[in-house]
Amino acid sequence: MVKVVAAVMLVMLVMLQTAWAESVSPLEDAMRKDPDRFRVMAEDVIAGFGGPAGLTPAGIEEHVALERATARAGAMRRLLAMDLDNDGSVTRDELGVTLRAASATARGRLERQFTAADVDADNKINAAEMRSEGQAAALRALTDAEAAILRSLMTLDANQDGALAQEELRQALQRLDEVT
Ligand SMILES: [Ca+2]
Ligand SMILES: [Ca+2]
Repeated sequence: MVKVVAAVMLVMLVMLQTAWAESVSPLEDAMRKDPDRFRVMAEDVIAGFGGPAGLTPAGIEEHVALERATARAGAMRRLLAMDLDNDGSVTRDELGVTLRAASATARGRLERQFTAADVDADNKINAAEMRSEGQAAALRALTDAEAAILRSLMTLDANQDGALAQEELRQALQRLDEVT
């Protein structure tokens, strides 16, 4: 009887531990994985996009949008630099001019990028295909998973005034430090 009870308790303990391990949020995971990197990132977002009371959900959305827009603009700029006649699209001929001027290593990469961007395979990257390329670069620069972690920063708003202050971030990281 004692053995059965002990076995049942052991099973329950294992189940409890599994549930606890699964309950660790992506935010907590990011905080634990590299606390220093996380602190610098979060401090920068609060400083750059927070108001007088701290970082709000609107500030987080601005940060996400700006990071993505920067990456998107970079990708589209590289494509537009090949649009020699300024008609808003890049043809294979225009690519050819860039390829002749490019280094041997860059050539393969440019070819690959052109083919990938030319979704309808008409040998021309039109404006819509350029924007798609830009959007793909934007989502690579700041993934949906990363955006979700940024949004969940608001769970660290300890006094629940709708803004995350540097002090609240500091305390959250300190709590984490004490637990581990
Ligand atoms: Ca063109
Ligand atoms: Ca095309």
